[in-house]
Amino acid sequence: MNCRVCKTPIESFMSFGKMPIANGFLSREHFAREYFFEMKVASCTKCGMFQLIEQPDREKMFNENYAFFSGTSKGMAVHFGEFAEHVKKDFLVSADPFVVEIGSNDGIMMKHFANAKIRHLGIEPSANVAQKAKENGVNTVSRFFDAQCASDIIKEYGQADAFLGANVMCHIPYMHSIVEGIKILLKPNGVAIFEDPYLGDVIEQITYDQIYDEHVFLFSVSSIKYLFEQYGMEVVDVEPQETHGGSMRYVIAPKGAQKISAKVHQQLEKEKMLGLHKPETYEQFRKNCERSRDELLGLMNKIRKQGNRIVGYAATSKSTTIINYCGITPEHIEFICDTTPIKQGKFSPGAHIPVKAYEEFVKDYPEYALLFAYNHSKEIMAKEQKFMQSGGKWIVYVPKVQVLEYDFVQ
Ligand code: DWN
Ligand code: SAH
Ligand code: ZN
Repeated sequence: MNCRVCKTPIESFMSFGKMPIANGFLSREHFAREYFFEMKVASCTKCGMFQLIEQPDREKMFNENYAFFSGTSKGMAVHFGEFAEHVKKDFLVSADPFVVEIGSNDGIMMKHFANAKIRHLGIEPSANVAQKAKENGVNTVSRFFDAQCASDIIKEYGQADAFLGANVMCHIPYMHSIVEGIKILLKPNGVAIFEDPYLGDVIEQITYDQIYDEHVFLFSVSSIKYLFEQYGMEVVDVEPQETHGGSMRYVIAPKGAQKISAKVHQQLEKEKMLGLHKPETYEQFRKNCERSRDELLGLMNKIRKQGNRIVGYAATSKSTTIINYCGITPEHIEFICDTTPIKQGKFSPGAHIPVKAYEEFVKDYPEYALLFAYNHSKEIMAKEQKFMQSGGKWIVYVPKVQVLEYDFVQ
């Protein structure tokens, strides 16, 4: 296997075993035909890109039944409102600006441009979520972004002032076509601004559940710098984000077009201190994942032996990695509650744990809830006061495996 970015031969440092499609919630009649792949990861010693060795075909993941709707979290709606404001204020300087967002999903960010009557286009291949965006008044085309797509867009709309992406760049294996597309799409003074889960946070906080089929890459400032420099572009700013358990926002511009913020250099130095370029770091990460897995399964076995019920809280994509890597079964978790209608009444990928409506959780509180959406914990803790007051406890695994009781959360 060669690195998807620099073509250097790479070797996997760990396997998470057989994994299903992370968002492939399914009905009983589809159990026998479920698709699995071996989820192995590697970090390129030359360009530093952390990547999956194998990723399922894109149509298996992103299609008209895509199960993730961005609008399911209020916290993210606020975050994307602020992101859009920042772009409008600091980057849309021309008279009649044009903004493109890839992976625009249900329009959670683009609707702010639509509402402000700014020329915009969302590119979203998953037809069901794209449809939702259109209903929200967002101009959306349902296709995969690449260099060809960029050429088609400029024929119809002209070049763009800003290219945006949140939690989508790291999903796309054909990065060379994407960066070529960005170059085609952007005006000479245009910028690309995108954010994705940050490798440094995954390594430091052992959030290995950020690794699943859709996330073919986990970026760092150094790997993104390498990638864009091959195309005469450079990272001019970076901004750590709290979203998704630790993300990084990158601002990219043609080489020499903009002043480079001191934060870029500082973050590169931090990455060196963290040892993101060293194989030993990943060897330690593997051990940390194995320990976290053993502790979580041990804790759940203990709780079940005591006769207590456990319900999973939020059927996230990340939970597919936790459940299948740790060997969690319907014997451990009675069901997973989730607010997304398309997931309800189905079973979780791989382990086939029933997914039920959120109301089922409220109806009959279990003794323990396993928090799969720790990235939304502020929002969730605020609305689950009753669960905690009635003695309900949380099982969490980030940054370490532990049980949180009411006193801890206040
Ligand atoms: O990168 C990606 C990010 C942006 O979103 C995608 N590849 C897929 C997805 O990842 P995820 O599924 O891990 O995302 P979230 O935002 O952690 O998961 C949200 C899920 O949690 C939804 O199914 C809704 C559910 N949820 C809930 O049931 N109750 C969420 C909240 C806040 C709640 O209170
Ligand atoms: N930006 C949203 C959605 C992230 S989920 C948010 O942060 O909440 C990733 C999205 O990227 C999915 O909706 C998926 O359909 C889309 N996607 C995957 N590959 C893509 C590609 N090549 N071009 C554009 N969108 C893509
Ligand atoms: Zn490489």
